[in-house]
Amino acid sequence: MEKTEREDLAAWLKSQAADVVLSDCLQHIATSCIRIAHLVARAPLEGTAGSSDTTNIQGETQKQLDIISNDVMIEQLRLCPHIAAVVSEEVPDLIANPDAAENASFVVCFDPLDGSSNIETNAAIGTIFSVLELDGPTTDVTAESVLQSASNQIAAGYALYGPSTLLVLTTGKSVAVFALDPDEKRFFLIEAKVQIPEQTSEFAINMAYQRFWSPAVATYIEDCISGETGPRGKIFNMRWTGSMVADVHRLFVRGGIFLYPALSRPGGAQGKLRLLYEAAPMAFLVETAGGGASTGTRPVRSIEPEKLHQRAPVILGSKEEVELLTNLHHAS
Ligand code: AHM
Ligand code: MG
Repeated sequence: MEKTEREDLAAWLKSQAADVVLSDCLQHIATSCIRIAHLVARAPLEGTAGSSDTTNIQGETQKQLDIISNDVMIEQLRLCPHIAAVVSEEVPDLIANPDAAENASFVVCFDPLDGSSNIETNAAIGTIFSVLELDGPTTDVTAESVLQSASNQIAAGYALYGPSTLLVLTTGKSVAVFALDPDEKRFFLIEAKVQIPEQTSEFAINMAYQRFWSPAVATYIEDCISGETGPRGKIFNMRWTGSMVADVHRLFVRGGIFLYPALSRPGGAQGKLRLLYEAAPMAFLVETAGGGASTGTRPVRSIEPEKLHQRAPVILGSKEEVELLTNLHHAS
């Protein structure tokens, strides 16, 4: 495609008749992702690809890039007057924007660098974000005002830092994919409406936790790996990168199913992934692209959060597969 024909993010937002205030918020998020992509690429040169000596609210050891990316997001989103506050995987409490306009109504929840255990192996990682709109007073934002059902999201997306940097975005109408031109430092539209195929022959789950799976998940995976002579009558393939952004992006490209289910080990009843900035935005994207998003027993987006960093079991992907697994949960 000729450069002159390319539609950048700003033009796309305009063509979608996206609210100007929301467009400005999304542009600030995109700018953060462009900056993080640059810092991720430079990490081996800067000596920032390793661990830090700190832990986050979940008790996980932070990587240096977790902290750097978090700082970039907070600094950049502070420049957007429409953002009243942010919630980050790396910060225990809600952070109010001291520079927000009086009527700022957005809260952005984000995981600044998802899959960061992959940094040292130079595998794909990403940033996940969700935009919520406050329905009460927009000054003195509290954590309670952010604890909204995931169905209230007005936009969600992720940036995937792989061989190319991609931005996948929805405002609820469709899911659009943009690629970063690193020379121009701008995102350009490469696909206006991605759809997740209804059927699949690929699954993504961490098999090392098999002994902790529910009977429904165990049956589903056993049936998949039984191949052409098993109940599914076909051969399935397995992929697991350890980076949700990369594994979910594969759903948009090839279909499939991604699971981080409830585990019977101590502390595993809600899986691992966090609702506000991992499960909910991915569920919004996947469902907007025609896929399914369930915990196994209920739609991810029907959960009313009680805590900023609460976890939720996650089953995402091709609609028929998610329904099959949900039916297995209800039958067991
Ligand atoms: P993170 O936010 O600390 O990076 O953790 C989330 C990541 C997901 O990207 C990925 O699906 C999952 O953790 C992998 O976890 P596990 O190592 O238990 O398989
Ligand atoms: Mg994460």
